[in-house]
This record gives sequence, C-alpha cells and structure tokens, in this order.
Amino acid sequence: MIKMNSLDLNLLADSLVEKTKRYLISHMGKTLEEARDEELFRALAHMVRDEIMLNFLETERAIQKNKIRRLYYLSMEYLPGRLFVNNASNIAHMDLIQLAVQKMNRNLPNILAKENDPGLGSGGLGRLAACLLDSLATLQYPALAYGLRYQYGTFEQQIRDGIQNEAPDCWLINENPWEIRQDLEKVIVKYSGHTKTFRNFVGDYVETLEGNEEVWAVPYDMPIVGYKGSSLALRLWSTKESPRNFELQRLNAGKIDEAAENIIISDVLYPNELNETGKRIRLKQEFLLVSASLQDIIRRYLVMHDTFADFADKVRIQINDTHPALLIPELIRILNKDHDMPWKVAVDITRAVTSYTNHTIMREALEEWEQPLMKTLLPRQYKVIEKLNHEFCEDIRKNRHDSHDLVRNLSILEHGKVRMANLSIIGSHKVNGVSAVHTNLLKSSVFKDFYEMWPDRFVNVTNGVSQRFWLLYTNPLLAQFITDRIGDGWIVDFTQIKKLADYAEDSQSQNEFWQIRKKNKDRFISYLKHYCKVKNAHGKVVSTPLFIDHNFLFDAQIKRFHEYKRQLMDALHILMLYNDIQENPSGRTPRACIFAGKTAAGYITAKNIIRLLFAIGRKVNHDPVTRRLLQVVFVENYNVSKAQIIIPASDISEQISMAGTEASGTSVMKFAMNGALTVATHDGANIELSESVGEKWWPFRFGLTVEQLENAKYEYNNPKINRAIEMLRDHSLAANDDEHRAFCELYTRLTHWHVLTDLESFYQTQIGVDELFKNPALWASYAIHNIASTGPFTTDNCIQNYNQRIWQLTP
Ligand code: 26Q
Repeated sequence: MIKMNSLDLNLLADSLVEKTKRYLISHMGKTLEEARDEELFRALAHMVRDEIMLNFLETERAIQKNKIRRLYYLSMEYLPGRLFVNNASNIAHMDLIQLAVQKMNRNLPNILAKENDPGLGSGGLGRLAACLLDSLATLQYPALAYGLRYQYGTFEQQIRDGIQNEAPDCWLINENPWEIRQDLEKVIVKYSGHTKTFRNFVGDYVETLEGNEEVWAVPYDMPIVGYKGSSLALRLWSTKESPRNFELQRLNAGKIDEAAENIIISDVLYPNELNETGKRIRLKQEFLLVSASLQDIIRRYLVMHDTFADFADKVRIQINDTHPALLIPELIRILNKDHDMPWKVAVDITRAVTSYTNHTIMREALEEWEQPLMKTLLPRQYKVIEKLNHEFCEDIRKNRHDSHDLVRNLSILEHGKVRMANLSIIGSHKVNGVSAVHTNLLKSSVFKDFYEMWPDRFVNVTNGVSQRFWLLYTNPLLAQFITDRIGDGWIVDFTQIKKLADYAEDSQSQNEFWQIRKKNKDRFISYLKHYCKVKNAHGKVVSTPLFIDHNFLFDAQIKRFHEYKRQLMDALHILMLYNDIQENPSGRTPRACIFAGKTAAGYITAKNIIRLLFAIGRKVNHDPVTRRLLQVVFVENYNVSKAQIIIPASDISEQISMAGTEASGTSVMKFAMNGALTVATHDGANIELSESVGEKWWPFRFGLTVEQLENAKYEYNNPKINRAIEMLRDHSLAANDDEHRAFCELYTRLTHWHVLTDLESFYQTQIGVDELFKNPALWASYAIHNIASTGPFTTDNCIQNYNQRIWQLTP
C-alpha cells in the first residue's frame, strides 16, 4: 500500500486520467467523451487489475519457493458480489479513483453500478465461500480456490403480479475485467465409456477407460484481493470456449444433442430439484470441478516435488458441502492407477488431505445420486466407490456383532443411491458443522453412528462474515463512526470491536448512530423509488406511491424463500398488525417490512409465499388507514449488492427459522455488525451470537426450542391469529381465483414447520420491538452493544479455527 499526500494524489490522478483515456481508445475505440459508464467501468477496473496482478505474482512465487503446505478450497458456489470497491480499496486506491473520476467529470456511483454481480451461487453457502476467501487472502494463508465459471448466474428473479419468473442472468454479457483466461492450463475431463481392468505395478486391479467422452476444461483466474493487497486466486473452470467439446464424431453420427451437452456443462448452476437431463448435467458439473481441479493440484505439486512422498503433508483440500465429494474416489483412483500407489496407501493419503464441511441438518437435503446414473457417467469412479464401500462395510461386519443396521445406516451405497455425505465422512479426516448447535445435532442425530465410530473426526467451526466487506465497504458511515471511537485496528483484528461498548451509553454516539442510520435509510428509499417498481403480469410498471420515510422502523427478512425459514410466519404477523392498526391506529410505530429472496423454480409453496407477500403489500400499502403505519416491500432479484443496500438501513433482522433447522445463518451476523437488533428463534448461529451479546442486550428472542418443539402442538385459541389466517381463504387478499387457490393451499400448511406454534410468541416479541423503538436513545445503546459483541463472528476467526482444528497451515 502506498501512502500519499495530496500533491502526489493529484499527480497520480492526472496520470490515471491519461491512462484511462488511452485504454478507452486502444481497447474500445472511444474517446472519454464518447465512453459510456459501462466502458469507463471496464477501463478503470483494468487499471486496478494491473496493480493487483503484480502483488499476485509475488504471492504465488513465495509459495512455490518455500514448498509450504497449501490449502485448496473446492466449492460449486461463490457469491463475491461486486468487486470494484473491494479491490480498489484493498490496494488503497479508492481516493485516487474518486479524484480521477471527478477530473473526468463523471459520476462514480453511476460507474460502479455498471458492474454485474457474479451470481455463481444460490445463498449462504456461496456467500460464506466468498467471505472465507477474503479472510484467507487478508491473513495471507497459502491457498487456492476452485469453482466453475457459469456462463449464466442462478437466474434473474422477476416478480410479475406477485409471481416469480426466472429469466437468464447474463452476468458475462460484457467482458469481465477481473478474469484472466489461462488457455495453456486447460485439462481434459473424461465421462462415460467402459472400463478395462489390469494390474498396476504393485499388483492392484485398476481400470482404464475406452470409448469415453472427452471435455476440455479451460481455467479463468480471478484474483481475490485481501486487505492491503495480498491476494489469492479463484480458478473457475469453463467448458464453453473449447472447440474440442463440439465432439465431431457425434456430430457426424447425427448426435448433435449429446455433442452440445458437453459444451454447455458449465453454462448454468443447477438448482436443487432437477429433471433427468438436469441431474445428469449437474453430476457432470460436479465431476468437472473435481477432475479439473485435481489435475491442476497434482500438476502444481509435481512442479515442486519428484515423488508423492510429501503429498499428504503438502496438500489440504476442503470440500464445501458434498458437491465436490467425487474428489475422494477420483484422488484414490489417480494415486492408485496413475501413480502406482498401493490401494490402502492411496486411501490413507486421500483421507489425510481431505476434509468436509456440512451445511445442512435436514436429512432430506443430503445429496444423493442414482447408482445407475453415476455408474454410466463415471464408471471408474463408481468402481472405486464400490471397493471403498465394500471394505468399509466388511470392516464393520468383522468388528461388530450388531452390524446389520449399522451397515445399512453407514454404507455409501444403499437403496439404489450413492449417499454423498457418507462418502464424504468416510473419505475425510475431519468433518465440520457450521455452528455449535448444528455440529451437536450432527453428532447426536444425523451422523450419530459415524460420530460414535470416529468421535475425533467431528469438529465445529462456527461461520463468520468478512467485516471488511460487510462493514467497512458496505456501511462506510458506520465504519467511520467506529474508527473515530476505537481506531481502525478492528479492520484486521475484529476482537477490538468490543471496545465500542464503552460508547453505548454516550448520548453523542447514540445521536450520531441515528444520523447514520437515517442516511442509510434515505439511500435505500431512493433506491426503492428508482429501481423497485411493482410490475403487473405483462411486465408493465404499476404506479405505486411509497409512503416510507426514514422514521419508519425497517424490518427485514432477506434470504432464500424456504418453508423452514418461515417467511410465512412473518406474513401472518403483518396481517395481525394490519388488523390491529385498523382497530386502533393511534400510538403505533410505523413499520416497513422488507423482503427479498429467490426460490427454486419448481418450489410451488415457496412461490406461493412470495405471492402472498405481494398480495398483502397490495392491500396494506394503499389502505388510507394503514399506509402511513405499515408498508410491505419486496425487493426483486435479491443478490449481494442488494443486501449491501438493505442491511445498513435495517433496524430489525428477522432470523425466525424453526429451531433445529438452520445450520448456521450468516445474515444474522451481517445485520448485527451493521447495528440492527435481531428477532430470533433459538437456532443456528443465533444462539452463539445471543450468548456473545448477552441476554440483557438481546431482548427479542422468541419461540420454542428444539426440545420443546418435540411435543408441541398448536391449539387454535387465539382470536387475533384466527382472524389473520382466515384472511388466507376468505378472499380478503386474493384478487383472482388463481391467487385464492394459492393462498388456500398455504392455509393447509400452517402447521408445518410449527408456523402457528411460534406465531403468538413472535407477535408478543414484535410488540416489544415497537415499544423499544419509541425510545431511540435506548435502542441505540442496544444496537451499539450488539455491534460490539460481533467480534467472534468474523471469517478471520473462522479461518483461524479451520487452521487450528483442520488444516495446520503456516500463514
Ligand atoms: C445439491 C444437489 C443438487 C443440486 C443442488 C444442491 C444444493 C445446492 C446448494 C444443495 C444445497 C445448497 C446450498 C446450501 C446452503 O446454502 N446452506 C446454507 O449454508 C450456510 C453457510 O454455512 C448456512 O449459514 C445456512 O444455514 C445453510 O442453509
């Protein structure tokens, strides 16, 4: 990082203007005056990238030279958000850019808005991966990350008359300035064909493949820039750019469909529910990531070493959920066949390098593949799985007399399925959950038998978020507020944030807190007015005045729509509030209920919940009695950059999943860091955050615990609740038959996920929220105590825990 005085800055800005002008001419054929904001964005991004790359090379050289242990992080999903501010600020050039843009007479926010948000993921798991990389880079751990370069992001959510439509998310429609295509490092990935058995040098039976398909995977490197410029590579594989993939043979035989399938493997991230073709391509994608990355890992290793003797010492591979679990059979196979290692040694080395993070407690969400599909598509890997599983099950049978049930429970292959979690646990030396309660539930229920067999294999690493991304760059006003009081040490040492508690009762700080909050709310309101237009079924904008101002309480639930997350309970609470206000509007706290989130295309119930929220908004937002006290807003097409506008403006963060269902939840941490108070069940990371904050400053916990829910049953005896739920089927919300059917359908699901069981407690808690909001000074002191308690929930801490408990790398 270069320290600059204002004279230097001025000179540098002049030079940046000149360089930018030249770049615009040489790369885009435009003068500065002709260049559009989008082009200026690309030109400036290239200037930033030049700086990053110098640093990047140095890091890579240092790792190579010192032959140190390196971590390889494999994930099917990454949600890094827009990179410009992060990258430019981290190499300390944001002031410079600001000045240069000013000299060019252009508007920086308009230019920054032209960057597309890479939607290479669906939710928490993908965003967690991005925060972990931020911390790995900042803390200068030797690491490299692998993923897929999906041509299209998850999908662009369009809400038309309350209905979610899925449109393609063309994030790569313009050139992506952050990536570098590395054609010379492409690799071949093989699918299908039939196997032939022979013996390797040590006498094991191994397989060769004939009549298979071949696909080229081409890597694109994206530098991940940590604070003060240290960086690591995110290597994303693509099948798009390779003519080889347009397999001539098949084309000649007229099998254009099959040939085309291999070009489109990396086209789009597939969702959870899939048809047969979708399933096959998703499995191909998972293997693409695994096979290409492993070839790359082994190539890198062999550049530095002559034998595999040090492989188990120098390589660590973390798999983000089971999606890259095929890494286990593939690595065993490569060591055993290509490098003539005895089977048992190959298995031991694989286990020594691999570890697995689990992100779900719900059994139905564990990944499984049909055996015939895997056998056809990946015959060699399937044979390895069979052998691994056979030995594992035999071992149990030999050692346990009660082995029958145990084998059925632990076997990788069962009921015609390949159970990826079982494969991952058997093939890893460590398995981690993502919050204390989640890890305990894994040990006591889902993976109980595994835990009893291998207790040391299970560890907890509670999730975190990057305070640099989510506080420093997302909420610069609050970041400055913090730095003014406790210095800027918190940016790299977040334990220091606890010093902020000294200011919780200081009235000057409380006032300033509210001034910042109001500015952030105004920014969000103006964003809503410009970009969040309600659209009818034909996509036409319906004129909808907004009655929100910065005196409203901003209440946000932003996350994927899923029944277990209980957006439906939130919706019912809004109806209860609406009815209350109708009865007596005086003395009420004005509240804006903000929702954002996508759901899988085929998830009908979740889509109906979105539709219900839309219908509720339609009713309450215009009702002359309620509109100045209650507003419901749905922010379309939720993504990282939208979260960056919503979170700094929110007073209340809704974390209301049914106890025992949310593995961790990370938005709870982002909101708390930004000064929101949390309405929360006793679930996932809410529990640990509440313990860190302390009961006194965590007033809005509600709902039953996992244990209490076991015997809980809702009895319909609350008149307010009855009135609210009747609105689902008495036509007070539905505008047509179709909506009526949708809401009646939701009515039948009210007892699922204990929505009604917890509703009364939720309602009472929200009364407490309204009351506290009437005392701004007190509210601010709660909020400041909450911010001050988020210290443990940074991914910096998370990475240190991974390192201590699993990787043992040297930074
Ligand atoms: C599996 C098979 C086939 C197709 C898709 C999938 C699939 C894809 C993505 C299954 C699950 C996911 C994503 C899961 C996820 O985001 N989990 C969240 O992870 C967060 C980070 O640990 C936690 O905070 C959340 O609690 C958890 O829900």
